[in-house]
Amino acid sequence: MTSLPAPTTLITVAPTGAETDKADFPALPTAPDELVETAVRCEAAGAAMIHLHIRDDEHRPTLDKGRLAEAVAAVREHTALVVQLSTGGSVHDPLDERLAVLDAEPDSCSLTMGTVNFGDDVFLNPWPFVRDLYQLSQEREVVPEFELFDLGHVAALHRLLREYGLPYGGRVHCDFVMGVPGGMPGTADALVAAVGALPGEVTYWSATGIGRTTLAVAFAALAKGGHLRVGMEDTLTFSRGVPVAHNADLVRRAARLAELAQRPAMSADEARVLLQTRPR
Ligand code: KMH
Ligand code: ZN
Repeated sequence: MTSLPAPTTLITVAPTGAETDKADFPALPTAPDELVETAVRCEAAGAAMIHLHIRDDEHRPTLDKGRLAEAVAAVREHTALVVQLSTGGSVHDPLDERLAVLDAEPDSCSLTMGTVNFGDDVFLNPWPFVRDLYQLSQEREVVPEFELFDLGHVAALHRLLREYGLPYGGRVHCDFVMGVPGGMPGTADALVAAVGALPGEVTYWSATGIGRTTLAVAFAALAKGGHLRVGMEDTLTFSRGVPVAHNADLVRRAARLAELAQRPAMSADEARVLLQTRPR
Protein backbone atom coordinates (compact mmCIF):
# COMPACT_ATOMS: atom_id res chain seq x y z
CA MET A 1 0.00 0.00 0.00
CA THR A 2 1.49 3.30 -1.09
CA SER A 3 -1.04 5.85 0.08
CA LEU A 4 0.28 9.39 -0.09
CA PRO A 5 0.85 11.20 3.21
CA ALA A 6 -1.76 13.92 3.65
CA PRO A 7 -1.01 16.85 5.97
CA THR A 8 -4.72 17.48 6.43
CA THR A 9 -7.81 15.35 6.96
CA LEU A 10 -10.70 14.87 4.56
CA ILE A 11 -13.93 14.85 6.56
CA THR A 12 -16.94 13.47 4.74
CA VAL A 13 -20.39 13.91 6.20
CA ALA A 14 -23.08 11.30 5.50
CA PRO A 15 -26.05 13.14 6.98
CA THR A 16 -29.09 11.00 6.19
CA GLY A 17 -28.65 7.46 4.84
CA ALA A 18 -31.53 5.24 3.88
CA GLU A 19 -32.13 3.22 7.03
CA THR A 20 -33.41 5.61 9.71
CA ASP A 21 -37.07 6.71 9.83
CA LYS A 22 -37.70 10.41 10.15
CA ALA A 23 -40.55 9.58 12.53
CA ASP A 24 -38.10 7.88 14.88
CA PHE A 25 -35.48 10.59 14.50
CA PRO A 26 -36.91 14.01 13.65
CA ALA A 27 -33.40 15.59 13.61
CA LEU A 28 -32.54 13.51 10.52
CA PRO A 29 -32.27 15.90 7.53
CA THR A 30 -34.62 14.59 4.85
CA ALA A 31 -36.35 17.60 3.23
CA PRO A 32 -34.39 19.56 0.59
CA ASP A 33 -34.13 22.68 2.80
CA GLU A 34 -32.90 20.55 5.72
CA LEU A 35 -30.23 19.01 3.49
CA VAL A 36 -29.00 22.42 2.38
CA GLU A 37 -28.97 23.77 5.95
CA THR A 38 -27.05 20.66 7.01
CA ALA A 39 -24.55 21.00 4.17
CA VAL A 40 -23.86 24.65 5.01
CA ARG A 41 -23.37 24.00 8.73
CA CYS A 42 -21.26 20.89 8.16
CA GLU A 43 -18.98 22.73 5.73
CA ALA A 44 -18.50 25.48 8.33
CA ALA A 45 -17.69 22.79 10.92
CA GLY A 46 -14.98 21.19 8.76
CA ALA A 47 -16.58 18.85 6.22
CA ALA A 48 -15.19 18.87 2.67
CA MET A 49 -17.43 16.23 1.07
CA ILE A 50 -21.07 15.23 1.51
CA HIS A 51 -22.37 11.71 0.88
CA LEU A 52 -26.00 12.16 -0.09
CA HIS A 53 -29.05 9.92 0.10
CA ILE A 54 -32.31 11.66 -0.65
CA ARG A 55 -35.91 11.15 0.52
CA ASP A 56 -39.37 11.74 -0.96
CA ASP A 57 -42.13 13.97 0.45
CA GLU A 58 -43.01 11.21 2.94
CA HIS A 59 -39.34 11.05 4.01
CA ARG A 60 -38.89 7.63 2.41
CA PRO A 61 -35.64 6.82 0.54
CA THR A 62 -35.90 7.48 -3.19
CA LEU A 63 -33.64 7.51 -6.24
CA ASP A 64 -35.93 9.83 -8.16
CA LYS A 65 -33.79 11.39 -10.91
CA GLY A 66 -35.30 14.86 -10.67
CA ARG A 67 -34.86 15.02 -6.91
CA LEU A 68 -31.28 13.78 -7.15
CA ALA A 69 -30.41 16.47 -9.69
CA GLU A 70 -32.12 19.13 -7.55
CA ALA A 71 -30.22 18.03 -4.46
CA VAL A 72 -26.88 18.18 -6.30
CA ALA A 73 -27.70 21.65 -7.64
CA ALA A 74 -28.89 22.94 -4.25
CA VAL A 75 -25.79 21.78 -2.38
CA ARG A 76 -23.58 23.24 -5.11
CA GLU A 77 -25.42 26.55 -4.97
CA HIS A 78 -24.93 26.98 -1.23
CA THR A 79 -21.59 25.27 -0.53
CA ALA A 80 -18.28 24.31 -2.14
CA LEU A 81 -18.59 20.74 -0.82
CA VAL A 82 -17.63 17.83 -3.05
CA VAL A 83 -20.99 16.22 -3.80
CA GLN A 84 -21.00 12.45 -3.62
CA LEU A 85 -24.24 10.65 -4.43
CA SER A 86 -24.94 7.26 -2.94
CA THR A 87 -25.36 4.54 -5.54
CA GLY A 88 -26.07 2.11 -2.70
CA GLY A 89 -29.48 3.63 -2.04
CA SER A 90 -31.56 1.45 0.22
CA VAL A 91 -31.42 -2.37 0.31
CA HIS A 92 -34.70 -2.34 -1.66
CA ASP A 93 -33.54 -0.25 -4.63
CA PRO A 94 -33.21 -2.01 -8.00
CA LEU A 95 -29.77 -2.15 -9.62
CA ASP A 96 -30.80 -0.26 -12.78
CA GLU A 97 -32.03 2.71 -10.72
CA ARG A 98 -28.79 2.67 -8.76
CA LEU A 99 -26.80 2.90 -12.01
CA ALA A 100 -28.98 5.80 -13.17
CA VAL A 101 -27.86 7.87 -10.17
CA LEU A 102 -24.91 9.01 -12.30
CA ASP A 103 -27.33 10.87 -14.59
CA ALA A 104 -27.47 13.53 -11.84
CA GLU A 105 -23.79 14.33 -12.57
CA PRO A 106 -22.30 14.29 -9.06
CA ASP A 107 -18.61 14.96 -8.45
CA SER A 108 -18.27 11.56 -6.83
CA CYS A 109 -20.32 8.41 -6.31
CA SER A 110 -20.14 5.61 -3.78
CA LEU A 111 -19.34 2.20 -5.26
CA THR A 112 -19.63 -0.79 -2.95
CA MET A 113 -17.24 -3.58 -3.82
CA GLY A 114 -19.47 -6.56 -3.10
CA THR A 115 -22.59 -7.99 -1.54
CA VAL A 116 -22.86 -7.93 2.24
CA ASN A 117 -25.40 -8.97 4.82
CA PHE A 118 -26.91 -5.80 6.23
CA GLY A 119 -28.68 -6.53 9.50
CA ASP A 120 -31.60 -8.76 8.52
CA ASP A 121 -31.33 -7.62 4.88
CA VAL A 122 -28.86 -8.11 2.04
CA PHE A 123 -27.07 -5.18 0.39
CA LEU A 124 -26.72 -6.55 -3.12
CA ASN A 125 -23.67 -5.70 -5.24
CA PRO A 126 -23.02 -8.54 -7.69
CA TRP A 127 -19.80 -8.36 -9.72
CA PRO A 128 -21.45 -7.40 -13.07
CA PHE A 129 -23.14 -4.46 -11.33
CA VAL A 130 -19.87 -3.36 -9.71
CA ARG A 131 -18.14 -3.58 -13.09
CA ASP A 132 -20.90 -1.70 -14.98
CA LEU A 133 -21.09 1.06 -12.38
CA TYR A 134 -17.31 1.43 -12.44
CA GLN A 135 -17.15 1.67 -16.22
CA LEU A 136 -20.03 4.16 -16.20
CA SER A 137 -18.19 6.30 -13.64
CA GLN A 138 -15.11 6.30 -15.90
CA GLU A 139 -17.23 7.26 -18.93
CA ARG A 140 -19.11 10.05 -17.07
CA GLU A 141 -15.96 11.36 -15.36
CA VAL A 142 -17.28 10.82 -11.84
CA VAL A 143 -14.77 9.93 -9.11
CA PRO A 144 -15.83 6.74 -7.34
CA GLU A 145 -15.35 6.18 -3.64
CA PHE A 146 -14.94 2.44 -3.15
CA GLU A 147 -16.99 1.37 -0.13
CA LEU A 148 -15.39 -1.57 1.66
CA PHE A 149 -17.61 -3.35 4.19
CA ASP A 150 -15.47 -6.47 4.43
CA LEU A 151 -12.04 -7.88 3.63
CA GLY A 152 -13.50 -9.68 0.60
CA HIS A 153 -14.38 -6.25 -0.81
CA VAL A 154 -10.70 -5.31 -0.66
CA ALA A 155 -9.88 -8.41 -2.72
CA ALA A 156 -12.55 -7.39 -5.23
CA LEU A 157 -10.96 -3.93 -5.51
CA HIS A 158 -7.67 -5.59 -6.55
CA ARG A 159 -9.55 -7.40 -9.32
CA LEU A 160 -11.46 -4.32 -10.48
CA LEU A 161 -8.33 -2.17 -10.82
CA ARG A 162 -6.43 -4.99 -12.50
CA GLU A 163 -9.15 -5.65 -15.07
CA TYR A 164 -10.52 -2.13 -15.66
CA GLY A 165 -7.71 0.27 -14.78
CA LEU A 166 -7.72 3.46 -12.72
CA PRO A 167 -10.79 5.61 -11.98
CA TYR A 168 -11.49 8.95 -13.58
CA GLY A 169 -8.87 11.40 -12.26
CA GLY A 170 -6.30 8.67 -11.61
CA ARG A 171 -6.61 8.69 -7.81
CA VAL A 172 -8.01 5.71 -5.92
CA HIS A 173 -10.00 6.66 -2.84
CA CYS A 174 -11.78 4.14 -0.62
CA ASP A 175 -13.87 4.24 2.51
CA PHE A 176 -14.05 1.46 5.08
CA VAL A 177 -17.59 1.10 6.42
CA MET A 178 -17.11 -0.88 9.61
CA GLY A 179 -19.36 -2.34 12.24
CA VAL A 180 -22.35 -3.10 9.98
CA PRO A 181 -23.99 -6.29 11.30
CA GLY A 182 -22.87 -8.67 8.53
CA GLY A 183 -19.62 -6.88 7.63
CA MET A 184 -16.24 -6.50 9.28
CA PRO A 185 -16.22 -5.37 12.91
CA GLY A 186 -15.51 -1.76 13.82
CA THR A 187 -12.24 -2.37 15.58
CA ALA A 188 -8.69 -1.08 15.27
CA ASP A 189 -7.49 -4.64 14.56
CA ALA A 190 -9.89 -5.05 11.62
CA LEU A 191 -8.93 -1.64 10.24
CA VAL A 192 -5.20 -2.43 10.39
CA ALA A 193 -5.78 -5.75 8.59
CA ALA A 194 -7.93 -4.14 5.90
CA VAL A 195 -5.53 -1.22 5.30
CA GLY A 196 -2.65 -3.67 5.02
CA ALA A 197 -4.51 -5.57 2.29
CA LEU A 198 -5.27 -2.53 0.08
CA PRO A 199 -4.00 -2.52 -3.51
CA GLY A 200 -0.88 -0.44 -4.16
CA GLU A 201 -2.88 1.90 -6.39
CA VAL A 202 -4.87 3.25 -3.42
CA THR A 203 -3.95 6.86 -2.80
CA TYR A 204 -6.31 7.79 0.06
CA TRP A 205 -8.78 6.07 2.33
CA SER A 206 -11.23 7.07 5.00
CA ALA A 207 -13.14 5.05 7.56
CA THR A 208 -16.40 5.18 9.46
CA GLY A 209 -17.65 3.00 12.28
CA ILE A 210 -21.36 2.33 12.64
CA GLY A 211 -23.10 3.06 15.94
CA ARG A 212 -21.01 2.48 19.02
CA THR A 213 -17.89 1.69 16.94
CA THR A 214 -17.70 5.29 15.68
CA LEU A 215 -15.03 6.62 17.99
CA ALA A 216 -12.83 3.50 17.97
CA VAL A 217 -12.74 3.56 14.18
CA ALA A 218 -12.12 7.32 14.03
CA PHE A 219 -9.19 7.12 16.45
CA ALA A 220 -7.73 4.10 14.61
CA ALA A 221 -8.15 5.78 11.21
CA LEU A 222 -6.32 8.90 12.33
CA ALA A 223 -3.57 6.79 13.92
CA LYS A 224 -3.10 4.97 10.60
CA GLY A 225 -3.01 8.18 8.55
CA GLY A 226 -6.51 7.83 7.13
CA HIS A 227 -9.41 10.23 6.64
CA LEU A 228 -12.78 10.35 8.37
CA ARG A 229 -16.44 9.90 7.49
CA VAL A 230 -19.06 10.82 10.08
CA GLY A 231 -22.79 11.51 10.09
CA MET A 232 -26.23 10.40 11.08
CA GLU A 233 -26.26 7.75 8.33
CA ASP A 234 -23.78 5.89 10.55
CA THR A 235 -24.29 7.18 14.08
CA LEU A 236 -27.37 8.42 15.90
CA THR A 237 -25.87 8.65 19.37
CA PHE A 238 -23.32 11.33 20.17
CA SER A 239 -22.30 9.83 23.49
CA ARG A 240 -23.86 7.34 25.86
CA GLY A 241 -27.56 8.21 26.11
CA VAL A 242 -27.19 11.44 24.11
CA PRO A 243 -28.79 11.49 20.65
CA VAL A 244 -27.09 13.40 17.85
CA ALA A 245 -28.78 16.81 17.68
CA HIS A 246 -27.24 17.88 14.36
CA ASN A 247 -24.78 16.38 11.88
CA ALA A 248 -22.55 19.43 12.36
CA ASP A 249 -21.86 18.26 15.93
CA LEU A 250 -20.33 15.04 14.58
CA VAL A 251 -18.30 16.96 12.00
CA ARG A 252 -17.07 19.41 14.65
CA ARG A 253 -15.95 16.52 16.86
CA ALA A 254 -14.17 14.85 13.93
CA ALA A 255 -12.43 18.15 13.13
CA ARG A 256 -11.29 18.37 16.75
CA LEU A 257 -9.85 14.85 16.61
CA ALA A 258 -8.08 15.68 13.35
CA GLU A 259 -6.67 18.83 14.89
CA LEU A 260 -5.34 16.81 17.85
CA ALA A 261 -3.73 14.43 15.37
CA GLN A 262 -2.03 17.51 13.85
CA ARG A 263 -3.78 16.91 10.53
CA PRO A 264 -6.55 19.53 10.60
CA ALA A 265 -9.65 19.34 8.43
CA MET A 266 -9.07 20.17 4.77
CA SER A 267 -11.24 22.55 2.77
CA ALA A 268 -13.55 21.45 -0.01
CA ASP A 269 -11.16 22.99 -2.55
CA GLU A 270 -8.29 20.91 -1.15
CA ALA A 271 -10.53 17.83 -1.35
CA ARG A 272 -11.18 18.50 -5.05
CA VAL A 273 -7.44 18.47 -5.67
CA LEU A 274 -6.95 15.39 -3.50
CA LEU A 275 -9.66 13.44 -5.27
CA GLN A 276 -9.07 14.97 -8.72
CA THR A 277 -12.77 15.56 -9.29
CA ARG A 278 -13.85 16.96 -12.63
CA PRO A 279 -13.51 20.76 -12.76
CA ARG A 280 -16.88 22.57 -12.70
N1 KMH B 1 -27.97 2.08 2.53
C1 KMH B 1 -27.08 0.97 2.43
C2 KMH B 1 -27.83 -0.27 2.07
C3 KMH B 1 -23.88 3.64 -0.13
O1 KMH B 1 -24.42 4.69 0.17
O2 KMH B 1 -23.29 3.48 -1.19
C4 KMH B 1 -26.01 1.20 1.44
C5 KMH B 1 -25.21 2.43 1.58
C6 KMH B 1 -23.96 2.46 0.79
O3 KMH B 1 -25.54 3.38 2.25
ZN1 ZN C 1 -24.70 5.68 2.07
